[in-house]
Order: sequence, then structure tokens, then C-alpha cells
Amino acid sequence: MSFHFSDGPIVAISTGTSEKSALGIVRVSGVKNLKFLVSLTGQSKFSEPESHKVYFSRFYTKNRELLDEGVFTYFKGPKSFTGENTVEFTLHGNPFNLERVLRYLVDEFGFRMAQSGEFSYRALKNNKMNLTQVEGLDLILNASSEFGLNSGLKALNNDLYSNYLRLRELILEIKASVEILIDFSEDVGEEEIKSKLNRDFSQLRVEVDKLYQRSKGNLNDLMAPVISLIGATNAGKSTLFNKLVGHNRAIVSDIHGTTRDYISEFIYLGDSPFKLIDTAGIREGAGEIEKIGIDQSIEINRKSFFKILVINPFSFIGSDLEIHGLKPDAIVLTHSDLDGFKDRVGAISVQFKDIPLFQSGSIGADFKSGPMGADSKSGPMGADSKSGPMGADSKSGPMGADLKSGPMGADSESGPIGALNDLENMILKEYQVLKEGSPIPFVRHRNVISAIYDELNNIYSVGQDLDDCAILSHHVNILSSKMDELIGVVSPQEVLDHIFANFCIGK
Ligand SMILES: Nc1nc2c(ncn2[C@@H]2O[C@H](COP(=O)(O)OP(=O)(O)OP(=O)(O)O)[C@@H](O)[C@H]2O)c(=O)[nH]1
Ligand SMILES: [Mg+2]
Repeated sequence: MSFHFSDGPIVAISTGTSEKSALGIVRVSGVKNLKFLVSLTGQSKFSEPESHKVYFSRFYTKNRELLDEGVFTYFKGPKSFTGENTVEFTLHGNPFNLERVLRYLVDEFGFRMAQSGEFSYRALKNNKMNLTQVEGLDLILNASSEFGLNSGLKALNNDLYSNYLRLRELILEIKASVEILIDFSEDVGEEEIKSKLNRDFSQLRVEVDKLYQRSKGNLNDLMAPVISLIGATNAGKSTLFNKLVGHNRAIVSDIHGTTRDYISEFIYLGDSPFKLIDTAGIREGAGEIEKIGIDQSIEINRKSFFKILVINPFSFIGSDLEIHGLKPDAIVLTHSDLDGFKDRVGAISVQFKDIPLFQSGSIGADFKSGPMGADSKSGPMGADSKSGPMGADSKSGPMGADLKSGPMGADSESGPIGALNDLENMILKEYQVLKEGSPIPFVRHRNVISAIYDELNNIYSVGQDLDDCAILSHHVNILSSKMDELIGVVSPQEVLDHIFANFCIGK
């Protein structure tokens, strides 16, 4: 996809179209005059509405058939998101309604349907946003983690950009000093320039080093952290999964190999969303289809941010799991409601002595007799919980605080076994560690920063030979153009295409 478009008016539904909702927004940008508004509303006064003011109106076709009623706001350019004259209609949010209005605007007034990201592209072109802000916006719109949202907001507020600008200034200073050395090397003042150059280079190195440190680390875990449940068949993974998501999402049964396709749901730990995945249980002798599920389980587990091994201590053998070399971050023991649980735990805590143990806690009388009944009242977040995965009265997220008082507290005789909310804290802490040092959230930035870092190392390895200014100048020019690329002063078309391809229609 390439954004070489004409400047004519574009239109799109700017709110989600997959669900019915009370309100939806249709946005038009790039209109030269507001005749279409007069035609739509049937009111001549709307040929010159006040900018940034909300008006209520009915909207009609040219045959005076009612299209919808709602409010509209005119944003006179350049004081608009795109920098162009823009009109935003807030209408009834049924997607069919929005589509009908959209089609009418296209058919009757010749507006072009906007492509994904085209509004933002125009904002960039009209200097309403810089490239990093556009990338921040992309992140806000698509983030599925708290880190992603916050980083997107920061980028939109120029947090990173101002950092880059300072660095660019420094590189420009260096560039100027090198030019002076080339042109006037014999002049008095050469020594001062050389020492300034050395100072600037040292500062640059410190700054680039900091950015480089922020460009490392696993971005996937930060952006879309996955918690996966893995274990033998019938270990109780799906039961635990349902408990954590707060409703009976996964099928639970005492038949081995119940879960084949993996299932995922978002849960909140504290304020952070995490994708929780329930996987097919691992066992020997599984059929062809089940084997596919098991392979997927192992792959998901391998890539997860946090890997939970679920064990039923009454039937745990361990060999199947060892074969697959699973390296869990934590173990959750199920069936703690059954007599003899404590006796079973000892061997497991010896076998996995370096891995923290937790117990899923009481699953209550209803669970003993099989699948969670729809009216189950016994789990901390049973099906009767009406308030979703984080009930209004739940203070500690989906893993309710009442789990602390499970049958085996931290002072359990068979060693320290945490309750589920301790596990929640552990996961959150690990996520916190990932966020330390303000990692840079954009792959494009990470790549350019890494190139700048390498180039600076090149300069240092050739000895920063201030006497050979021509070589130095060559390297500094490369640094400077990389810096421009980072800032987005010169953005190759492919870079732009890549960034905007991510956007949804209407943004
Ligand atoms: N008593 C008791 N039964 C449990 C507990 N957890 C799970 N069960 C039961 O154990 C059986 C298997 O539970 P599932 O949650 O379906 O197990 P799974 O690990 O998802 O199994 P697969 O999908 O086959 O891999 C069901 O009958 C559950 O009701 C528990 O903590 N206590
Ligand atoms: Mg299951």
C-alpha cells in the first residue's frame, strides 16, 4: 500500500464497526466548502458553522428522506486533527446506520473512502504530528498491554521525540565542528574546537548508550504479555483457567484430552491486561489431532511471558513433561480440597525445588462432582459472579483475596505454597521488571538506534582521528542521516507505508 493520494475530501467511520453501540462517528476531512452540510441538514446557516462548536441536526438525503439525527462538529483547518477542514458526525452507532450514512456521503458528494491511516497520514503531511507521534498513536490504538498504552501516550506527548531532538542538536554541533576543522584547520582556535568535539562525542556516547540500553529486551512480552497454563491431561488447567477468567469459558471434564484447541481470554492483574491461554494437556499416546494441540501447547508455552505448570499431585508422573523440557516460572497444584493433598506435595516440591509452588485453592463442593455448574456459588469467582473478571468487591483482581485462606497457607507443613493471589503478585512483579528502564516500544526506533550505536562504535574504533577530518566527517554524516531517519525528517516511503498499514480505517 502506498499513500500517493489526491488531496480531495476523504470520509470514514472512525469508531469500531464490529459491535453495535450507542454512538458512532463518521469523519470527513479535506472539504473545501460546506455545501454538503447544507444539503444534508437542509439548513442554509450551516454553510458557515462556527468552528469547534457542536450542533444538533437531522440529516436528510436530497429527496428529504431522513438518514439519521445526531450532532456534528466543524473543525476549520488548520485547527483540526488532519490540519484540513474536517466535519465529525456523531450518529447512532449501529454499524448498518453508519455504513448507510457513509455510502450516502460517498455517492452523493463524491467523497473518497479513506484508506487505513489516511487521516493520520494527512496530519503528518500537514505537520500536525511528527512521525513518532504517529507511531505513538498507532500504539495507543492497537496496544494490548498497559505498557503499550502508556508508551503510546508518552510518544504522542513527544516524550521520546524531545529526547531525540536533543541528540540531533548534539550531532549537528559535532558536524559543525568537524566542518570548521576541515575548512579552517590552520586557524587559531583549532585546539578549542578539538576539545569541544571530544566533549561532544563523549556526551553523545553516553546519550546513545542510554537509548541503546532502552532498545533491548523482549518487546513481545511487554506489548502482549501471555500467561500460559500447561500440564498433563486432567491436571485441572481448564478448571483453573475458568477460575481466573471468572466464567466457564473452557470445557472441563474428567475425560483426558478435553482441551485440544487452545483457548485465550484477557484477565486483569492489578491494572494490567494479560492474555491467559489454556492449552491441550500433554500425554503419551494421544491421537493425531490431539497431538497437533499438544505441539501448539508446547510452542505457546515456550513463547509465553509467564509459564504456569499445572499439576494434580494425585496423578503426577512427570515424565511426559520432562520429555518436552518445560521450564515453568511457577507451578500451581490443583486438587488441594482432597484428603491426602499435603502428603502428595512433598515429592513435588523436592522435584521442582527452584520453582515457586502455588495452589489453586478450594474449588468448592460443586466442583468435586465434575464440571462447574452454571450456578456454581462456591468458587471465588464462580459463574454467579456478575461483575466480570474483576468483581466490584474484588480487591485483588481475578484471583480473589479470599484465596489467601485456602487450605494450605504459606505456613503449610509441606513447605511454603503460595495462594493464587501471591502468584498474581509474582507475575506483576516480573512484568514490572520488564518495564524498568523505560524500554523503547517501537521496532523501527530500536533498529535505527542500534545502527547509530554501531556507527558511533565505528568512530571510536577508528580512533576518532581528529587529524583525519575527512574520514571523521564521513562517519558523522552517516550518524546525522540516521538521526534524521529516527526523527522522521526523511522517512523512506516503505517506512511510512509500513507504519500506516497498521492503522485502522478512519484513523
Ligand atoms: N476435586 C478437584 N477436582 C478438580 C480440581 N481441578 C480440576 N478438577 C477436576 O479434574 C477434572 C479435569 O479437569 P480439567 O480442568 O478439565 O483438566 P485439564 O487439565 O483442562 O484437562 P485436559 O483438557 O484434558 O488437558 C475435572 O473433572 C475437574 O472437575 C480440583 O482442584 N479439585
Ligand atoms: Mg482442559
